[in-house]
Amino acid sequence: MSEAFKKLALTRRGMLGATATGAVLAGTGVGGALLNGEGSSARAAGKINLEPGELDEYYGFWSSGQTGELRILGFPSMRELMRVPVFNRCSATGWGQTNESLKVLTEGLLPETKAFLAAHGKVTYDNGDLHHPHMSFTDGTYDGRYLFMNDKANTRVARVRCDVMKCDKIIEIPNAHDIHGMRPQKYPRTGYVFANGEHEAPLVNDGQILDKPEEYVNIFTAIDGDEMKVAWQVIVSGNLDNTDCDYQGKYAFSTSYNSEMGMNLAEMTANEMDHVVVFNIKAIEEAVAAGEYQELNGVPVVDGRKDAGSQFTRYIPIPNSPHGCNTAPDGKHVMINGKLSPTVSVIDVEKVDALFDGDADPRSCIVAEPQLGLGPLHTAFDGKGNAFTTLFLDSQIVKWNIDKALRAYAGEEVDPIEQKIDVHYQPGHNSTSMGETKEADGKWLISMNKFSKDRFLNVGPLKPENEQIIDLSEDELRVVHDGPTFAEPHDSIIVRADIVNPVNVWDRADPMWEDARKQAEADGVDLDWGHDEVIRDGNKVRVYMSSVAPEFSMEKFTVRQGDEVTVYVTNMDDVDDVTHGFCMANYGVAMEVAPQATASVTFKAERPGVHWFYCQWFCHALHMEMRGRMLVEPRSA
Ligand code: RUQ
Ligand code: CUA
Repeated sequence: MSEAFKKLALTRRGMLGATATGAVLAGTGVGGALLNGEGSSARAAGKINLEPGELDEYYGFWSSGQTGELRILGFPSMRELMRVPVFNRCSATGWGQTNESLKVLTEGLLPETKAFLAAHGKVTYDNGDLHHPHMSFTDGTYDGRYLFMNDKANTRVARVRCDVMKCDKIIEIPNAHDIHGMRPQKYPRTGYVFANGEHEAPLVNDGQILDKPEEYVNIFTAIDGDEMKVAWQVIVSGNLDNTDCDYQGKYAFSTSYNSEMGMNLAEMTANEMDHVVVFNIKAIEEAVAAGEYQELNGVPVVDGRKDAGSQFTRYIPIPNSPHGCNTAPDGKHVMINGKLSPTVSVIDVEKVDALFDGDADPRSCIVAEPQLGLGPLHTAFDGKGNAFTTLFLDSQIVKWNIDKALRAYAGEEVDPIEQKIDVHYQPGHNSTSMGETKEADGKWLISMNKFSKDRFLNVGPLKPENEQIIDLSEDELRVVHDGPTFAEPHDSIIVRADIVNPVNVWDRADPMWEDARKQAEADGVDLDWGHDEVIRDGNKVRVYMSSVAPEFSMEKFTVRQGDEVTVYVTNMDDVDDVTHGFCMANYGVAMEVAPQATASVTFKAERPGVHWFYCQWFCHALHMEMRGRMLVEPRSA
């Protein structure tokens, strides 16, 4: 048996073992009693079972993994409030079909991607793998401007505007492959969004190289979060997994597994030690400003590989395949989660300067390395000196005290572990309320479990994930809520509600439909007033209509078979929640038009005859009557 295979076999055993224990607990009613309501609705941390009409104290921003959207939940009630389409195609809102969304989905694609998609008759991808949603920061805490998120599947980073909760920018990252870990800069502000390319590839990946590992590299990217443009990139050694940065604005950190740069499982897990890469932001900025870089696909790239001897990076040896990377709210410690090692390695950011200034041993910035259990993946914080680490293989969360871990590492006889609590099952990420900011409030923890097994009614071989809330306000941790979710809420952030202030209706001058506005102006149509115009421009036809519940301004319009038709709908209602929709039956066309918004869609009128368009958002008692006809005259006529 190869070493790697033995590890795998061990993993499998650990997983089954943990699962069996969990099932027994649930079976004896221990797990159940905690969840069936007693004491679970009014707790010191607040209520989770809200009365009808009561509002949550926090927004939860959820990734959806392979579903490709962002989800908004009320927390701690876990009521799903909204789904924001990002990398996916959304049938309800028309995301991926409206001209406004296609602009966002296509303008940031690389030229070779556009050509590749065109060969498939597409203009954009319609899948994505959204792992990590994070809010923009100012001075170490959330500022309510933007949410950023990665797409591991197609190497993209997206931004959602928090004022309207819609995605306004998506960029594809050149040179890198499969963006995984992603975090916004905490200080002084975002600023940069740091993004890890997970999989290595030949730097010029033109099909000439396969089995020359020495020619493979990985790429770390800093994106300008205001402009949504790549600011610079660093070539590194080893696969980049997760990333976080300090509260001082000096360093970013990326965990790296496969320091071996192996191509298969045996090679990838051969070394006992992998590493964390530390990025020296100032040194990189200075080199870029001085023109000391190579330009690759329009982006400045510097060499920070292990043997390059540059001031851009340092490599800190860390036991076996570290995964999560989490900076504590104390502004001083960064937790590196061991994954295949039962440890979390604690970096002191104040000791990192010496790695760059002198020739300090890279491990000299490690100030604790507690043994916590099997499969540590991610760590969250209560802002009161405690850390909570998910143990994937043990199906537990371990609460441990940071100060005690430091003292134990310094030689004192003290056990940093405060408590272990079973979760069901196989936790990946966990998040605490405000826990990745300096305002961590220590009230709630959520464990995002990859497996749910026996926790819910069986829905067949594909099971939901399970998310469990743990009350942190008492000394004893308790699971107080189970909640199933569809594939695959990977990560989440829990943000105090007062930080997030979306508008109720769109601003008529919003940049989202700037193109529509310009075209309307050129066509002599004023979108700010009720309108009803059909403009023919060769075989292009532009149809402008407005809507006021329960009517479209246009009862019918006529085009010819083969025309390229663009329908612009402007919702003149400015009443909170009166969203209309536009659905062209049997043309595969549907979109949302929220109050004061303009939305547009383009299609080929290839089906002759009468086609009803109707409002597809229940808006009024006469919603069913909100409809009209498109006549498509046959080509021969
Ligand atoms: S990584 S389960 Cu995609 Cu967030 Cu750790
Ligand atoms: Cu407008 Cu339904």
